[in-house]
Amino acid sequence: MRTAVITASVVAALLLTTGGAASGQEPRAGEPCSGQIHPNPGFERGTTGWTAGPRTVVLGDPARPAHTGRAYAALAGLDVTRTDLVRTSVTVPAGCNLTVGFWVRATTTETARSDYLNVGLAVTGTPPKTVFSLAFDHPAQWTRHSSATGTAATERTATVSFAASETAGNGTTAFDVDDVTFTLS
Ligand SMILES: [Ca+2]
Repeated sequence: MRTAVITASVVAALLLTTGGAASGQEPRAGEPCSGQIHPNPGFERGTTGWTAGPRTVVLGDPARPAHTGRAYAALAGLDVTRTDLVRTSVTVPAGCNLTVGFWVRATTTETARSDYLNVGLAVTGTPPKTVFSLAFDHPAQWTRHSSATGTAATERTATVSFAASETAGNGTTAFDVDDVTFTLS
């Protein structure tokens, strides 16, 4: 039992050390406009940090590998008329620009536009807008897109949404999303 107690205290000390190192990676005071600020940009922790359905995140599919890691978000692809939604919000400090970058791939049997992945960006103080409307003619390979908010004098909330709308009966389109980064500058 004595050995077990000693082991536990060593583990506790290691955890404390790790915690200290992690906090050293936070943006320094006076330099808030730097770094990637989302806790789970690549879905490796499932839906943590995201509002998404329970079967949205795909893990370890060898036939459809992730852009990086093992996980990604999969939307539509069922040839039923419905909308899949994945979204998240981050806080943008005053004076900072936020660049949202993400990777998408689309696989389809469509021949005309009827299934869409609409990528929305809503920022405090400006009307929400669709920044990308991707369809069946999007590349089947992982492709990067990005959009930026610009700066403002006050703190803002930025919400990014991926809404896949699919119409049944005219071909199936599956949209995959990975590595959604939120970078301050
Ligand atoms: Ca991933």
